[in-house]
Order: sequence, then C-alpha cells, then structure tokens
Amino acid sequence: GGSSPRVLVVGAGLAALGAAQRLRAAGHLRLLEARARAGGRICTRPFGSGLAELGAHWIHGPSEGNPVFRLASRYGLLDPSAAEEENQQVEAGGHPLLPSVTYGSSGKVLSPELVNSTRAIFSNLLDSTRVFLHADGLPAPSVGQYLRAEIAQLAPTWEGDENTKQLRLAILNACFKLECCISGTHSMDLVALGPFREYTTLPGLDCTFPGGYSGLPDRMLSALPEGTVLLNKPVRTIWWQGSFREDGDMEKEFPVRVECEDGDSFLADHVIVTVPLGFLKERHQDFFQPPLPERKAEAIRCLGFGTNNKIFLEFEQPFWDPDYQLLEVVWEDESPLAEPSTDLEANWFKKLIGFVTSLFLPRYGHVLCGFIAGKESEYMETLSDAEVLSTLTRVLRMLTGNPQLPAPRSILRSRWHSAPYTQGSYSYVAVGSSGEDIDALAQPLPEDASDPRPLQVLFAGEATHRTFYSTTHGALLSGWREAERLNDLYGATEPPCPTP
Ligand code: 6YU
Repeated sequence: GGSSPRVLVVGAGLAALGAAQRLRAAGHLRLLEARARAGGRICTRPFGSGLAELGAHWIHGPSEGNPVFRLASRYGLLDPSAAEEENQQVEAGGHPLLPSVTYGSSGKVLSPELVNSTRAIFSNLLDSTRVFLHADGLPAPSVGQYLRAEIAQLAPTWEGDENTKQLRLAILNACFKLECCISGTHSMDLVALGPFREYTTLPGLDCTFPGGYSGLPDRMLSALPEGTVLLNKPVRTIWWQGSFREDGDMEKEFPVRVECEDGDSFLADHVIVTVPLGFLKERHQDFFQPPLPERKAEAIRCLGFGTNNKIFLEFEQPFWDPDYQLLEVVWEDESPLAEPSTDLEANWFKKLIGFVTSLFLPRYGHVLCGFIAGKESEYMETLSDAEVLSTLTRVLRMLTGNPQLPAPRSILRSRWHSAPYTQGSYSYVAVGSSGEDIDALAQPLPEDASDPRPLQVLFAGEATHRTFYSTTHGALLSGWREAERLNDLYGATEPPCPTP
C-alpha cells in the first residue's frame, strides 16, 4: 500500500485507457502494450480513398447512457446528426433495419416482401428468448437449438408453394449467419439460451466515427502524461502474492512483478489486466504465477470467444445502387433445419453474410465491407489476399448474374483469430456458462478481501462486463470500474469537477 501506489495496466485498448483516465489513486502509472499501437480491437486503417475499421465499427446505442457516445461527443468526433435528440431515442434493439437488397445464389434479387416478412419472423423469435432470462427449465440449452425447434414448428403453417417455403428457410439461414456475426460465434448452437438476453441494448441509432474509431483511443492516449504507455512491450508473466524489491531500495516491498517478453520487469502494488479473453484462454496457465484460482480459470474456459472478421473490397466503380446500405446474400438451397456443411475449403465463403456499402461508411470511396464469422472466418484467415479476392469476385459475379463484373481493385481484411494478442473477436456467453462467470472473471485477486495486500490483480476488458460484453462501451466501463475500485481503496474521492 502506501499513499501513492504503483499501478501497472496490461494492454492499451479501451478498457486500459479508460482505467488510466479514471485513476486518481496512482502515484505511478504505466501501461504495457504488446502491439506497436494503442487501441486494441479499435483499429482504423486507410483504405481506398478513405478509411476502414478493422475492429469496432459502430457505437451501439449512441445515447446519454453510453459512455463511448458521451466521450466521443465531447471530443467532437461524431457527425452532428448522430447527437440529435431524435437519433438518440431510436429503439432499434440492436437490429437496425437498413435499406438493403438481397441477392439469391441463383443470381436473382429476392422479393423484398418475402425477405422482410421472414426477417420479422426471425426477429420475433429472437425477442421471444427474453422470457428465458433467469427462468428455470429451458426448452433448449442454446439459442440456436431453441430457434430451430420453433422454426420447425412454424414452417408447416407457412403459406405458399414449396419453392417459397424453401426460400423462406434459406432466408432464415442467412439470419442465423448474421446473428453469428453479432454474437461473434461459429454457431448459435454454442450460445447459451438462458443468459442470452442479459446482454443489454441501449437506445440510439448506431453511428460510426467519420474520422475513424481510432480517434477515440488516440484522444484518450494524448491526455495521459508522456511516457505512460510503453508500446511493443508484451507481458509474459504476472507474479503476484510475492515480496519483490527494487535494486537499491530495500525498504519498499511490492506484491506484484510483471515480467515482459523482452526480459524487462516492473514492480507494482496493483496490476490491471485487460488482455482479451481469447489470450487468457490460451495463456492463463503460465501467464499468472501463482496460477489463477480454479473458479476464475473455469470462467475463462467456459465463456465463449469466437471470431468475426471483415473483408473490405475496393471497386473502380460501384455496381450497387447507392440507396442500399446493405447487400445481403442468401444461399437458396440452405436451411437452418439441415446440417451445415463442414467442408471449409469448398464452402467457407457461404458463411459471408453480405456487405455493408460505402453509404453507411462515409468517406470510404467505392468500398464494400463483408462480414464473416466462425470457423469459416478462421479458415479465411489462412488464405492469401489474392485467393479471397478471386473467390469473392466469383461469388459477386454469380449473385449479380453478371459474369463481366469487374474484379475489386484492392482488398483489406481483419485476421482477429490469428492475432496473437487477441485470438478471436469478442466474447459471448457460451452453453455451459452464465453471467456469473463474467462476474467471476471480473473478480480481483487475492479473493480473500481481508488479505493485507488487497487488489493485487484486477481484471477489466469487454469480457468482464456482465451486460455490455462484446462492445466498446462495455470495455470502457470495465476500465472505469477497476480504476474506481483502486480509488476507493485509497480514498481518492471524486474531484469537484469530475473527469468524463
Ligand atoms: C462495439 C462495434 N464491432 C468488430 C470486430 C471486433 C470487435 N467490437 P482490447 O483487445 O481492445 O485491448 C486489449 C489490449 O491488450 C490490446 O491492445 C492487446 O494488444 C493487449 N495485449 C494482449 N495481450 C497482451 C500482453 N501479453 N501484453 C501486453 N499487452 C497485451 N464493439 O462497440 N461496436 O461495432 C464492434 C466489432 C471485428 C474484433 C468489435 C465492437 C468489440 C470491441 O472492439 C471490443 O469489445 C473492445 O474494443 C475491447 O476493448 P478491450 O480494452 O476490452 O480489449 C444478444 C447478444 C449478443 C451480444 N453481442 C451483441 C453486440 C455486438 C457486438 N458487436 C460487434 C460488432 C462489431 C462490428
């Protein structure tokens, strides 16, 4: 302890920067970031004549209750229209309906009536999962199994010929793939039904950052004293419950020693760990010495962390109608009631849900942004740019029924699964886990609150926020939470004019 503790933060993503922004107790603060840049899963890159968001894309629910919205507004990073009262009140429930066109795999545009009425069926079914929150006795363990059972019951009651019914099933199957992107999972069969609706949506029409999402971490970083963040500093091991002394200072003892890959070591009273759940899954056994208590290790094992990637394609000329914000893809012979293909090499591209157009992403130029989740997405990461580009050119030619469609001029993709310091995209509550595992993950160490050296290791990051996991606002709030935990310990109360 002491009156001015030393605090280390592992990572420099939004959770870490949020913690740094809020910490008033620290006498000495350092962030150790493995990568050559801050921002973590917020990553804006130049592409085409504009920008591409390789990580977080939208502010989900931009309204007063969203701290990312409040910060971004204060920093002047948003389009003025995003802050309008009217936009803040939109209740999209996380599923905004964008003007869209839906291509069938036979090269035809599907009837908007059929597509919209089928989407409505899916969205009603999704909403009906709300009743299972905190219910005992569930009709199925997973969201996917529940939805499929409901669809199997409904399908015989649909009007229309066999072709129309099959098409409806195919559209529903596309809805499942979109839902996999939203949850960041391979299959909705992996997502637990009971806790599914513990994830909370905020009001507001999802908006983007006209100058790039990275503007947010950049601003937070520049508000910190110079030298606070050390880049290219991957942490190898966190030693806790120790008695470490600095060379030449035998007086002061520290319980924590953080050892980096390059051999450097840092002593501290407290360390806030913000590394992604994907990294913890791979590395927690040797990352912490002594190892984590069993309850926390169990939470790390059983919570879900899957992959959602983006593929940006730049075209010489747009082939799409500029009014559409979403180009959707439906594989007409698929159905949620049939077994999905496991031949990744032959079929990976069928998991792509379609593309968001440049309209939705101002200043992008003639760019489409495709989304793809799951094992197919992980397989895509192993292919070369040229292979992905040629496969998607073939797919787009088939969908548009235009064999002459010019190939994209360039491609840029995210590869979040093979990124060593992320190992996936974001967390979800998997079958076999619940919100209590999220809380267990967030619990500081040592577990014994009466330990004379409390709060040695604290945990932040999107995966530690029980209702806003998988988002930037969840990450930011988790960082603030852990900073306040330390502020409270040292009685560092709010200043009269609070920081954001
Ligand atoms: C959002 C969105 N969005 C798309 C894609 C992705 C994510 N998210 P960080 O990883 O940022 O920081 C940790 C740091 O630690 C990092 O810098 C590492 O390098 C470092 N590190 C690791 N190991 C280290 C070591 N050993 N030593 C030192 N440093 C180390 N969120 O609000 N809107 O549109 C999207 C999207 C492709 C990948 C997103 C979105 C998620 C956010 O990006 C993410 O949560 C935060 O940035 C994480 O911040 P952090 O600080 O915790 O970690 C019902 C229901 C369903 C629930 N889901 C519904 C919501 C849907 C979420 N949607 C996301 C969608 C998109 C498109």
